[in-house]
Amino acid sequence: MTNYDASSIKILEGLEAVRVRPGMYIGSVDARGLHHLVWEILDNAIDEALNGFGKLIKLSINTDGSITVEDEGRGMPVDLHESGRSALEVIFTVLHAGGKFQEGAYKTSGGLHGVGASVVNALSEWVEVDVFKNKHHYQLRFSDGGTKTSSLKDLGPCNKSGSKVRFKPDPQIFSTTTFNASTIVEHVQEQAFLLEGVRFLIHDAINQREYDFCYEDGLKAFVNYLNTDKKVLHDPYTFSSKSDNGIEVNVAFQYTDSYTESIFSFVNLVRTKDGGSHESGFKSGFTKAINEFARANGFLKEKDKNFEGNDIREGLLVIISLAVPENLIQFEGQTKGKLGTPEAETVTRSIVFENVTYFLNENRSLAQEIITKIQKATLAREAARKAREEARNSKKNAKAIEKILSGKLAVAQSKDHRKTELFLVEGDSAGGSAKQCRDSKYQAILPLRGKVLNTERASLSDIYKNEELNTIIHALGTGMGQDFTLDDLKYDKVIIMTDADTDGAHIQVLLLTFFYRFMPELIKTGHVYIAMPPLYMIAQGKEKHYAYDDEQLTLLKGQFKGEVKRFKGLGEMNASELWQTTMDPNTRTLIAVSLDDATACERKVSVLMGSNADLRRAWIEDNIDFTLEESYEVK
Ligand code: 28F
Repeated sequence: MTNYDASSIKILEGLEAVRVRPGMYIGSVDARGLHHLVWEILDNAIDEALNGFGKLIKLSINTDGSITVEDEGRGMPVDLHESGRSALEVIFTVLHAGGKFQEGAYKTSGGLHGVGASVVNALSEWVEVDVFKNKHHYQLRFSDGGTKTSSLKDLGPCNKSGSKVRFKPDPQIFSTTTFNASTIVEHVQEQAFLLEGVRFLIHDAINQREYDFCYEDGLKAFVNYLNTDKKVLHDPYTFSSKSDNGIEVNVAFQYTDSYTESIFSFVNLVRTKDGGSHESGFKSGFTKAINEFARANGFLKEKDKNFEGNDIREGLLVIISLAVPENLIQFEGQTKGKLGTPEAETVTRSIVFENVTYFLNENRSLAQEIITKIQKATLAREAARKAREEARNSKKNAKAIEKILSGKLAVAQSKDHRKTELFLVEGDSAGGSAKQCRDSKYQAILPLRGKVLNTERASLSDIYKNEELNTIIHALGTGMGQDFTLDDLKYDKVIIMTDADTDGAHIQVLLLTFFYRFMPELIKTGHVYIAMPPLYMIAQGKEKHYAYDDEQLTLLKGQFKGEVKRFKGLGEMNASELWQTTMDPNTRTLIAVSLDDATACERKVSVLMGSNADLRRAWIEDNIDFTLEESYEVK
């Protein structure tokens, strides 16, 4: 008895540690951390499926703010553990519970290596676990960060097998507890692509929608999905192979007629957004296969230099998915988004070389088409380099740009790049107001005239010829494409400020597309923001109150009796209103743009550029992280 109490206290201390430093376990307590809880529970269900138990996983987003995940596996163990508690309780209350039970190669997918369930429990208002096992239905419940509210109950006989976890995140921990359905749907769909043959059903009770994802030919389906609406040169080509050291490599690729290269890599179902040894292995194996084929077939003569990797990969979309045994895994970098495992490079390189060589030899006319495309890319790059060098060396050109810039750009006085901000403002009139009201020490204003070039289908030389984009590139100071240098960035924040209408949304998407395709580092390093101008104002006497959406307007209408004014654009605010609502670092709201969901973004950029405005708006709402920026000090 005393023993049991003592160990219960220890457990709560263990879970309390998670509540004290949630960031150490789930990264953050914002929307990203919140969704991490879902991935943890989902990972456990996926692990069970990967181990060969159950091919159906259900997830529901419930109206009470909770999430349910259910699998058809063996059911978590419910027998008595040596500590005197049920194994089930141990899984949900002891950090790193995974290890104790571990026999060989459990835990194959990503996540926190088995600590998941207890971490979710620690950070939840309540958790309800149902286990269907031994023809019985068992249940265990917790509340307030892991306090047991019922002992393990046997609810009687049942016929199914599996585990079900329902949890509600604790609002005392998270800055937001609202789940983003599209974030969840996209993550689940991505897992479904990578896990051939496992079926995922999603019930979104909030928006009353159902999803059913199951792919037999996963990577091929993934490529088709990402390249939807692009003109393609061939069907996606896929291959898989496993090496002696247990590393399994799965690849799918497809050439399109676009000018960009897109590589999405995964290790044990987890995205490696910063690439690593498997991506380098892919690149060197692919380059070698193309060059050797080109030389053997007379496309490259003896005196010719090899094609460059960048030219070879123009218009290429690739998915690389590796299964790496636990003992070989090394992740690197601050966010552990880069694979370090050296063996992964050699294995991937040789598998890619062998299979791409086979592909080229088996599809000769297609191979010829691809090489013609590469030759064009080589010429275009040389032309672009010349144009760039001329632009750089010609005083006349530099002067022209300077002149355009000096006429448009209102610079910030401070040269402290850690504090300055560049506002890209829709229209000359809003630009004018912004110039009047800004904090001229730290805020620079660049008004944009009309629509920005759609860069989704533009080549480098198209961009060098475009005045508007050139002005932006020069204002930023970074260069673009292969020339991009983050260290040269002259501003800490690049803030897109447009009208809150569909045209404004379009300009946002066009600018984001340009940054995404030609300066992805700028977004990845968190320098891009979107300003949020208010939609309404209620003026009661001298007091002015602003609403940024319809919900806020309803609230304000209850509090204040005054005339409601709807702002159709930035231009309808006077300079002081614009400052107070949208630009003053102490009162404004900024949306930080992130690239968390790169595959979702890839598809949407390719699908939505130039198509209908409602979808575009949906893109912005779904893909931009609505993490509001913490207030920021200007001295
Ligand atoms: C809704 C989330 O968590 N499913 C799970 C199992 C099955 C077993 C298990 C889980 C062994 C190593 C602890 C059953 N029978 N879905 C889930 N299904 N955990 S979690 O075992 C506990 C782990 O560390 C299981 C025999 N062996 C394993």
